Formats: sequence, C-alpha cells, structure tokens
Amino acid sequence: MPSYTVTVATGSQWFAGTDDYVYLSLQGTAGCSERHLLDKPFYNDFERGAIDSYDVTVEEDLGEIQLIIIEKRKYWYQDDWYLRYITVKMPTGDYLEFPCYSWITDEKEIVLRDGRGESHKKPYFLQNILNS
Ligand SMILES: [Ca+2]
Ligand SMILES: [Ca+2]
Repeated sequence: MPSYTVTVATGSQWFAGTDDYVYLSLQGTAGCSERHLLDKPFYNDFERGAIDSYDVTVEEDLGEIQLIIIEKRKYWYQDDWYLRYITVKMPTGDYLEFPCYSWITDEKEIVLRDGRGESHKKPYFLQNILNS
C-alpha cells in the first residue's frame, strides 16, 4: 500500500503549539485518503517550533496530491495553533509543499494547496536541513 510521509511545522512564536486533535486528509488526482489522526504515541505533538513527521498509509495510490485538508478538534480547551507548512513526501520520493503560515483558531477544516506549482525539487528548507 502506498505510504506518504507528512511533515508538519509548527510556528515558533508564543502559544503557537497545540494539544488539540489534528486530522489530515490527502486529496490527489486519483482519489482521496481517509481522515487520519496525526498522533505519535507517548509524544507531545505540535509543540512550539516542532517539526513532526507522520507516515500516512493509504489503500490505493492517490496520484499527485493537490490538496491537504486539516481539521483541528478540541482536546480539553480551545488551543490555537500556528501552522507554518506541511510537506508531503510522495511514494515516488518527490516532495510537495503546502504553505499555511497562519493561526488555526476554531474547530474547523482548512484546505491547503500545493504552494509551488512544481513538485520535483526538494523545498529549500529541506535542503538546508539535509545539508546541515
Ligand atoms: Ca496554542
Ligand atoms: Ca501538543
């Protein structure tokens, strides 16, 4: 089954992190994924300045990913989240970048689109991480 690696970058400003539930769906040219809860066991996800990666396995190849749908749901109290960007590593090894750079405040769905219109190079910030 195809697997996508989803990397989520939380902002580094005060209170940017969240303990809310974050669900992700991938929508591609060939289909849509199920809704996945992004959660690593025994780990505090989406803290300030964190870059967290999750493997999302899907039943069938989704083709080129066009949209990401993020849903934030309350865990205990309302906990705003500053999402910088999400990258998706495709089964082919290509990376797609979905910029957000905004606060997600309520319990709502947001839709992120591929920010570059070109998917065959690694984003420069990943090159920086790999080169450092
Ligand atoms: Ca917060
Ligand atoms: Ca957290």
